[in-house]
Amino acid sequence: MSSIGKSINQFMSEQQNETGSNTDDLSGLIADIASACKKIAHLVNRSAITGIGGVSTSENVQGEVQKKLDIITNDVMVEHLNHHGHLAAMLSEEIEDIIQIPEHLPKGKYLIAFDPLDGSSNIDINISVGTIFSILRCTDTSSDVWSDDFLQAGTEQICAGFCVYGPTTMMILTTGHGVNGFTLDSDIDEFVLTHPDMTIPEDTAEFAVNISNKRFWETSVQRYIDECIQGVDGDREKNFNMRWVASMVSDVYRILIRGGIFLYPLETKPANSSGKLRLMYEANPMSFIVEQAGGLSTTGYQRIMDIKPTALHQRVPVILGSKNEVERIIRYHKEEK
Ligand code: AFP
Ligand code: FBP
Repeated sequence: MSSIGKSINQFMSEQQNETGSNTDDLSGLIADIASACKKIAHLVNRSAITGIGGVSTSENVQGEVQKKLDIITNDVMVEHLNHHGHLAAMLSEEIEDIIQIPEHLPKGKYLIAFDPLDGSSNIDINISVGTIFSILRCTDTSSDVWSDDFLQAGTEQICAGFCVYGPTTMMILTTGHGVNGFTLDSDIDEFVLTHPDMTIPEDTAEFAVNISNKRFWETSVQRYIDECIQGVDGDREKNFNMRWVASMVSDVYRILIRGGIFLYPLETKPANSSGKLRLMYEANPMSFIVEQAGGLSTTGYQRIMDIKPTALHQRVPVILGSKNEVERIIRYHKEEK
């Protein structure tokens, strides 16, 4: 699909024609997400002026101090997604329980899990942040929605995406038919297709990891990164470059553009002993996007999208990106076991 310059709405209806899928409802939901993201882009952009850039006094369900913008952007998502009858319920990084659609509003057939502002510790230093989302089908819409309705493997996602609020605001989207990137054109206030059919090169010479955690990693991950750092003098006989934005949306976006590998692996550090990133609204949607772009995504031991979730805010180790490097790390996990 190469309709550069098309709006997301036009793109979705073209995709519906080409794939024969009935995406009418989904298009409406994506339009709501797009308008929430436009609002968030505006809030992030003006945060220093309006004084909403700093920390609040509350903690989220992960025990992390919330930024004021974490709370505000959560509310923006809920307000924009509540009203149009597309959703049965929502799950947010910022809220412990699932968010029900109010009784007086129409309910729909989809569930959404989102991180309204990922990388929010980067806001005060003016580095890109983003919104990540995963859309699932609600199997039973006749009654109240329960946590169990959300606990579906990533393979059940019907759409995933993320927005990056950077030098440009971009939305990356997959509905299971490849990955496409849309840039917010502020002149017309629309996301327009600028990056059709995004594909991750199978090979790479660039890795992204928080290397200060090296002493907490398993030997398989230490071995992989050591070999990258040894460069032409080591077993790989190839030089590697390192990038770590500490904002997953930016690191994954870079990988979609020029390849690479991203690791937030298992650590012996108690806080990250099951991994740091959250399965439902970080690891799963990013894995869906990366796989749709030709990459791979694993915990080191298991394909992330095959994990059957057991808790709404479950954490997992994440290793994703260029296929040949991810396969190498999976092999190291088997060998070093
Ligand atoms: P925040 O939303 O708390 O800033 O966390 C961002 C994040 O979940 C992810 O976007 C980064 O890849 C990762 O954390 C960075 O973690 P470190 O600060 O431990 O490197
Ligand atoms: P470019 O303008 O060529 O991207 O170079 C950027 C830069 O000069 C600095 O902004 C940055 O700190 C540094 O290079 C990064 O260097 P390296 O690629 O060696 O990590």
